Amino acid sequence: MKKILVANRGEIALRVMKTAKKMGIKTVAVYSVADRQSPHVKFADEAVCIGEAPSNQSYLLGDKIIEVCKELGVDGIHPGYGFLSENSKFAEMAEKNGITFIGPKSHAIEVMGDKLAAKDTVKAYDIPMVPGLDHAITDIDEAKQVAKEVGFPILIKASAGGGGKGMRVVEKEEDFESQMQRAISEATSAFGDGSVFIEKYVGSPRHIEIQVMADTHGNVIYLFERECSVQRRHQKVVEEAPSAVLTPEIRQAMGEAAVKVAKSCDYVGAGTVEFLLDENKNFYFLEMNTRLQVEHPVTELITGIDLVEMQIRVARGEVLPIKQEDLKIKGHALELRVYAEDPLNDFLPSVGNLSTYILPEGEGIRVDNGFEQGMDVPIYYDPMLSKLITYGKDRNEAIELMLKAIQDYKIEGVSTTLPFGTFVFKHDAFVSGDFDTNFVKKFYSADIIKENQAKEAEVAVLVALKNYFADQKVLRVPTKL
Ligand code: MV4
Repeated sequence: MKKILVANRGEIALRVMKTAKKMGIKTVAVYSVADRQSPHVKFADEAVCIGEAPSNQSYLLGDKIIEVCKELGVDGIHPGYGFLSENSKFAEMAEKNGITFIGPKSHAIEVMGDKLAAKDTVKAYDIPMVPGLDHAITDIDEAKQVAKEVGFPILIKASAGGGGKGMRVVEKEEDFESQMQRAISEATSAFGDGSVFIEKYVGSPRHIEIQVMADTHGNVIYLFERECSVQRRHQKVVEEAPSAVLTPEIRQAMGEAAVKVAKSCDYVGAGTVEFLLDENKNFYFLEMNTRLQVEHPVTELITGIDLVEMQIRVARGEVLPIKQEDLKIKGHALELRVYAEDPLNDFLPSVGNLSTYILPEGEGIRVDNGFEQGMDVPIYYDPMLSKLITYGKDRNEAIELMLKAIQDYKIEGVSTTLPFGTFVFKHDAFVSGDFDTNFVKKFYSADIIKENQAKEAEVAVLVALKNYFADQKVLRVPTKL
């Protein structure tokens, strides 16, 4: 592989290109007119404008991207996450044109993109699954019977959904039929596929996912877990590795289950197997994401492995360079997604110009970033500016580093989720490790951030006053206001 095109933008495009460059592979960027000045365009060896700002006129144009590959002699495509990364047709089109898709085969993408097909595929592998119905509801009486057997509340899910889209909780039997009809019509209009199924509703689960990596020779390893329970409306905000609650035994059991999921669909490359963990630490397979995920850096830090490098190696047909026994968790990593969203105003996107934009630096701090001072935050794409990642010898050290890094990250011109990060990393429930997917709903309100900011302002005044009196060489310095 001599030249890779990155079919993406922002921080992930840069992050992939950095590894390609390190490996001596040339890079090609594609970009929309809104991203002309973006760092990923400047960083690439070559860059091609593929269209207008809206992603359906640029980053989602698979045909056009393949054309660019052919014109420039590209032999590999890295899709990043989002956009075309889980589009099985695109993966297939690349391969048909003799270009390596750096990801799984289209079959694996297709199967795992459909929740019922996924359940069906892993069925023979003895993977723990939430009790429920393993096929689409066609017979209402059968579905009702299953619901009664597993017990209410139950959850109706769309087979074509994922990431929480198209889910409905049903509290009691009387509501079952009407909720099911709604779920079917929602799924039909959202996904063009009205297949829905039911599962027992796990009330306060933790979301824990396992990173896997597979080569084309049948070897699959797991690179431990990421804890992703701190999320807001199915949007992850904070991730960490390892999880504060997994025992070595559960970790191994989940890891081995994840490897079996990967084997069940002949997986190749980097993938993530999502599990729910209930209060009694039972885990259940939910779905598999067939891409490199946003939160992959926390896994890189605790394993010392460059996941993009490994993706490229297995895509080239190399045998996995490490064995399961060689892998060990070292230290603790945290990630905060820094979004241009206003945590004081229901996380509304906050677009504008980054008039000040200074990244924190130092040992144990990594920022996967796609922006520069002076740039506008475009309205057309996901408003994530960067990922702030810290790494320490243990969880407390990573938390302390994170709080300091948030302080040192200077952003003016747009509101961001940085103050929300301070709220999370100072919260007792987070610090103790005793939290689940209800963390944000349960504990967060804008008032807490307002209070924090008022306190910070008070401290700033106190410091300024102290300095003033010190300069005046006044003997008595006020310690309280
Ligand atoms: C569940 C669940 C409870 N019970 N399934 C949400 C995203 C999708 N991947 C599956 N999800 C859930 N499935 C059963 N049977 C609760 C969730 C869920 C959730 C899962 C992971 C992270 C955050 C979540 C927030 C709300 C609900």
